[in-house]
Amino acid sequence: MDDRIKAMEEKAETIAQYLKDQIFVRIFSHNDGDGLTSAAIMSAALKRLHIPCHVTNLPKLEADILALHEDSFYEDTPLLFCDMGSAQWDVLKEYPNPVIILDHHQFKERPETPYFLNPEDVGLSGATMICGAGLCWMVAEKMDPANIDLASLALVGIESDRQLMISANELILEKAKNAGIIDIRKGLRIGDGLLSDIFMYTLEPYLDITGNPELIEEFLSGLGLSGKRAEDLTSDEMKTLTDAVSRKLTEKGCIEGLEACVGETYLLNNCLVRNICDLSGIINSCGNFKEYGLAVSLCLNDPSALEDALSYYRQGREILIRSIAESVPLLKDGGCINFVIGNDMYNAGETASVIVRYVNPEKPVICLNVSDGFIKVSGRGTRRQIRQGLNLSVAFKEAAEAVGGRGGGHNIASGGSLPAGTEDDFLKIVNEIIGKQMAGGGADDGPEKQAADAWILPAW
Ligand SMILES: [Mn+2]
Repeated sequence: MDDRIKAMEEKAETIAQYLKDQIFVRIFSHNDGDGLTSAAIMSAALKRLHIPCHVTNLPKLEADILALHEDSFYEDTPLLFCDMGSAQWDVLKEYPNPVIILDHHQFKERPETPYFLNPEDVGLSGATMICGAGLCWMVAEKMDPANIDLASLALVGIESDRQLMISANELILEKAKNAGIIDIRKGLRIGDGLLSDIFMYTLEPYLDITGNPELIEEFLSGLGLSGKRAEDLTSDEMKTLTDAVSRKLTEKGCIEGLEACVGETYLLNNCLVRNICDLSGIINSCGNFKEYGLAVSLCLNDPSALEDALSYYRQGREILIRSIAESVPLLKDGGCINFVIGNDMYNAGETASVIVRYVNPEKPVICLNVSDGFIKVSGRGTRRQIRQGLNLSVAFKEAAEAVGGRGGGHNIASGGSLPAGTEDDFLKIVNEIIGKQMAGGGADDGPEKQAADAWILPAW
């Protein structure tokens, strides 16, 4: 085993032993799919040991937000932060309580707690190799080997954060496979249900038929798959479908979209929603609607959570598909970038992601969302563009600051906010910077660094 993973396992063991001795734990976790599954894993592991806990999911960890919850920090109550906390030691150190951090985000000041588990701390990539839920599961498994079943939730966290099945993640997958808690379906990575419904509401893959019932029917009947359900397809039928989708994507040069939507779909034998694409989609939608308790309940297999959670999923998908369908015709060529200017877009980041993966992968895509008197910008690129020199984080920071706003993030995915009326200036500056970046040909950071940088998505 990789020595770095071994180092994390040892740290996980220390944290597990510490948690087992507690009488109450106060948990804070991020409010995205990874954070919600993290919260579910830790609360399940504690509950099985009859240790009560109190869970709160937060969009971000800041001093004033945490202060709102101070009255639940009893003397000596350990504060457990999942999928967040590494970069906020300045806030956390103000509390006298013991602090446990299970997080994969980067940090500048290393938290001074013996209970700090973060892949970046041992030299592994927190962007691609293990996420919050994976770290929580590592600790849970040390608390009790019977918690192996919670590995399915760790896989949902990996899926939600769009990480790669490498390094520590691959190890989780192997253990889940060996324990028989998952099965694997090969081909198109889609949820279960009628294919006609799936192509109505699926963003991975987003095709030229998505959202259009007549075109979907024509496509499916042309393949002899009309009226079929994804989970009932024979392997030949799945191959026919996968080939047809691959052809559509290859024709448009959407190679990274193709990589994302073809491969292995994990079927979680011990979860109420068995297909991992469905479960991660549902959990993320609940998060978008701020229904955190509902999401955690569903992760913990509470059947009463299912109906409401599914309805948030359908609502969220309908809004998103409509918003993307409205944005695509507004896509404009801005020189070295493509851009969309919209009003009150539902999710500009997701829209930019879908466009650059599935509609026009030639240039980085920037969505400008004019709303409430200011402009939110989201940019997304591809790994190929990163290799050509693209760094959206640098471009967004410089261009946003030049017009009096702020911006930044990751090389492949960035965001920011701008004062009203500055969109033309911002686009002009960002286009110039990106033009120079991509003319330079790009630095060779080596495959591990590139993979590491290319996949994490920022919170805006
Ligand atoms: Mn995460």
